[in-house]
Amino acid sequence: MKRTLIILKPDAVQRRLMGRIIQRFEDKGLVVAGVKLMRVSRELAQRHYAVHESKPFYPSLIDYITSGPVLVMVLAGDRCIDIARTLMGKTFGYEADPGTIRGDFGASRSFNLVHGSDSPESAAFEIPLYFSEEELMEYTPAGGRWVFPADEV
Ligand code: IDP
Ligand code: MG
Repeated sequence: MKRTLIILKPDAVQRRLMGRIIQRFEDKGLVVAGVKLMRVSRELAQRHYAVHESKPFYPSLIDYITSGPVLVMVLAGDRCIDIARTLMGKTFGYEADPGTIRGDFGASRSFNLVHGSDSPESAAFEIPLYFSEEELMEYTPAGGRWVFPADEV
């Protein structure tokens, strides 16, 4: 099963939006394979966001993601990376479409509530930063075949 790393960032936790955001991913049919509430250390934040090291927003991004508890989770399902990114919406809340998480709850460039891996390579890099393999569950959800058909052309 394909996997993606999702982080409900400190603003999502502080604004008590965790349940509503997770609900959107579950409603779509994605499966929670692992989940935890944690504080991201500066060291971990720097490793995760190393690709953005040269960007002007990098220092504030590190401050933001380490500023309070986050909920990290691994979601599983066919095409889960693209599905999650579509549900999240564009990066900046004020540009994201209504109906998306960022479009419905976000209004800024930085405080955009949610992180999601943007490619299979990113997911493969990011998931082990936050989870050991033992912390991730593999199971077939009831009715799963009615979300992801086995024999779709
Ligand atoms: P993404 O989260 O949609 O993949 P990225 O470009 O990878 O967007 O940026 C990582 C994070 O850095 C964003 O989610 C946002 O929190 C922050 N960020 C990106 N661009 C800016 C900016 O121009 N100003 C402030 N923060 C930004
Ligand atoms: Mg990104």
